This record gives sequence, C-alpha cells and structure tokens, in this order.
Amino acid sequence: MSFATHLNMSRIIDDTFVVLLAGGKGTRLHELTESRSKPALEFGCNHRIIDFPLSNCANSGLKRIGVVTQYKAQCLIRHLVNGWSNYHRGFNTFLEIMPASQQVNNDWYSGTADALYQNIDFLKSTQAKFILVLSGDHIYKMDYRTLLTKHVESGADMTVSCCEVPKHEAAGQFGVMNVDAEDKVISFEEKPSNPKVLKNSAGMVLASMGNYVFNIDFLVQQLERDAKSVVSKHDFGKDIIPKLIQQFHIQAQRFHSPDNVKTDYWKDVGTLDAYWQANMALLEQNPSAKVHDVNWPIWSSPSCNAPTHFRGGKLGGIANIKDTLLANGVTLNECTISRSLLSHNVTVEAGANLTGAVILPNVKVGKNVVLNHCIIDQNCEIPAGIKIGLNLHDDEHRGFRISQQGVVLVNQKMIDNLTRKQPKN
Ligand code: ADQ
Ligand code: ADP
Repeated sequence: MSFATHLNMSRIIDDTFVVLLAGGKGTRLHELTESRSKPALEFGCNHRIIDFPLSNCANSGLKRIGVVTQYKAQCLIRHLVNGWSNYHRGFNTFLEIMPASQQVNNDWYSGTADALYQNIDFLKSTQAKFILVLSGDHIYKMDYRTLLTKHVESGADMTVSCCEVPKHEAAGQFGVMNVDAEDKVISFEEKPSNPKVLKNSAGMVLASMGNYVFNIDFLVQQLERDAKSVVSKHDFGKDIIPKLIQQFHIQAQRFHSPDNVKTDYWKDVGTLDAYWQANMALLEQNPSAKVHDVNWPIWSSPSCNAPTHFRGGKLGGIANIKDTLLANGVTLNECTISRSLLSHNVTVEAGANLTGAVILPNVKVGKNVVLNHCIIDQNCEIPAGIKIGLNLHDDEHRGFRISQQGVVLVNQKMIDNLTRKQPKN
C-alpha cells in the first residue's frame, strides 16, 4: 500500500462507524436459539459466532462499533462486556451496545432497517461519513477495508458485499442480485425461490452477505422514507435495497478473504446441518475458518477455566482421542473420542464413545454413553448408557430433534422428558 493510499485508508476508517446487527432470532436453529440469539451461539469450542465479524473489524482496524441487540441478548451482552469491552487486546476498539429501547416509538426493532432508524440520532452524532452495516450471523474472514475502498472509489450511494453461492443453497435463503460489467447492481431480489444463475457459471448465483456500506446522508434519507411506509417490514433485504436499484448507484463488492488467508470461505450457520458441518470443518488439516491464524486471528472472550484434565482409569488407561478440539476445563476419563469438539467444562465419563459430536459448555456425558453425529446443547447431563446419534434409532431417540441430514440435537429439556417417560425400577 502506498503512503498516499495508506493515508486515505486511515481517513476512511476514521470516517466509518460500524453497526453490527445481532438482534435476530435464527429460528432455523430451533432449540439452540431458545435461550440465546444466533450471534451469541457458541462455535468451535471457544468462540461465539459474533466473534468472527468482531475480529474482522479489529483486524481491519475498525475501531468504532455499535452492536444492535434485541432477541434474548443477555449472554450476548455478557460476552461483549467480558470479551470485547473498550480496550481489546491493544486494538483500542470502542464498542457500544445498541439495545432495542423504544427510542422513537413504543415498538421493538421490527426489522434490520428499523434497528438503524431507531438509532438515527445516535448514528448522526457519530459524525461518521460511512456506516458499515454488518450481519452477526456468519463464519468468515473478511478485510472490510476492501469493501470500504470499493465503495469510496466507485462513488456509490451504497455498496453490498456478495459472494457466489450454488443456486440450491441460495434459493429462499439469501438476497440475490444481478450486476453489470462494472459490478453495479442492476437487480436485487430478497430470498427468491428460483434465483437466476450467473452467466458462464456452473449454477452459481450472486448472493448478498448481508453486509452494506452506506454514505450516511443517503442512509438517513432512505431510513426516514422507509419509516413512513405502513406496508414495509423495515428490513434492508426485503424493503430498502430492492427499491434503490433503479434510482441510485448500488455497487456490488465480491467477497475474497484477506490476502494472507487464501480460502474464500463464508458460511451462514443458520441451520443445524450447516452449524454442525461448519464446526466439523474446523477439524480439517488446514481449516478455512482457522481461529488461531496469526495472519487473521479470531478473538474471543478470555476464559479462566481449569486446565483440561485427562484422568487415568482404574487400570491406568487414559482417554483415546483423535481429530478432536478440546476447550479448557474439560475432564476426560477412560473414553474414546474422534472427530468431535468439546467446549469448556465438559466432563466425559469412562466407557463413553463420541464420534462427530459438537458439545457445548457445561455438559456431563455419563458412563458408556454413545454419541454420534450430534449437537449437545449447554448445561446438559447425558445419563449413563444412553445412545444418541445417526443410525442409533432406538427408543431413547424419541423426542430429540433430528435435522434434515440426520444431525441429532439434544438439550436438557429433551433428556428430562425422556427420563420421565422411562419406567422406574
Ligand atoms: P437474513 O438471513 O434473513 O437475510 P436477517 O434476519 O435480516 O437475515 O438478519 C441479518 C442480521 O441482522 C443478523 O445478524 C441478525 O442477527 C440481525 N437482525 C435481524 N433482525 C434484527 C432486528 N430486528 N434487530 C436487530 N438485529 C436484527 C439477510 C439479508 C439477505 C442476505 C442474508 C445473508 O436480508 O439479503 O442474503 O442476510 O445471510
Ligand atoms: P434466520 O435466517 O437467522 O434463521 P429467519 O429467516 O427465520 O432467521 O428470520 C428471523 C426471524 O426472527 C423472523 O421471523 C423475524 O421476525 C424474527 N426476528 C428477527 N430479528 C428479531 C428480533 N430482533 N426480535 C424478534 N424477532 C426477530
């Protein structure tokens, strides 16, 4: 980067305020988002989903960030306060929590655009020139400076980051756009059931990643216009963006991971299958979402748990573990574990056998339990001897949630229902 470009970039950064949307419910994750919002969901042993966009901001040098919270935000806020408070590992990041607080009327945030509209005075008070709106729901590494640079250089009113996704994955799930030769957006449809594929591509479409840069005056105008509409759901994807295309310069910016990260990996972990697969992808030899990458680290809340403890069994045997990630505070007795992820404070008793298990914090796995192809929610106690997982469709299976592709989700309520049903000896 030349000195002049560098100077220009640091000006753009100083002129940018980030609004990170973290108020969504994530309904397709079912019981996993019963007690916390999707961005607060644990991911890959030590992290929460929101750590990805927050780390992207920190690594991109963006220092002024507001996190919009609404749905079941308590553990999200605790995580932000503990892990991302105003002096973050030397990044000097300033983080503001923007809870739904009925700022302009008696309603909670009705949609993503309304979440900004209700904070319009605050946004103006930041004196920023650019507002970078980010979704808090995805696993990816991105240098937001490339998005901001594209926005400034193209002279657009708004820029949307996008990536190529297979048509069957995008249909009904993502906003889909078409662009001209300069990547100017010429059409945008929110979650179409039959999106148009890109020319000369093997069935790919251009999907919106839910990340936008706006010139602030333009954003304020659009939010005020949308707020007057009685039919609008006040959502960027549904209501704002499709209406802008004809009249304004809306630019697309194609996603690439930062230069030194190499793999362009972007995953919406919005379903149980996607969430389980993205966790499993961390076990690959060189994972795309590698968290301990010195080139683009993914930070989180520091944890002060006990060390991981491998206990010797009666015969002096120890746990047999391969291809597995363990957080600290994990205690393992004589058990067998492969291709699994165990978050902090998980205990596994002797004789248990775990394969393809994603285990969230504070879980106790009893003696001789078999877990296979499953997600165990936090604070769960799996009784001794139970078998849970793909192709283990015995009686105990009843009441667990099975995803489309056969991942089994278990939480404590399901375990309680199951044990209540079983006859007592
Ligand atoms: P969706 O996946 O439906 O589509 P949406 O529910 O709008 O995403 O959530 C986007 C972000 O905003 C999430 O981080 C969510 O937590 C947060 N959020 C949702 N509703 C909120 C509210 N009322 N208040 C505060 N925060 C809220 C969007 C776009 C699509 C795009 C996909 C990419 O509309 O065009 O393709 O993201 O996943
Ligand atoms: P996802 O794509 O994350 O699975 P959905 O597409 O199901 O989520 O959309 C989110 C759902 O949650 C919508 O029905 C929306 O009304 C609701 N929702 C989103 N954000 C909030 C919020 N902040 N508070 C309450 N409900 C919300």
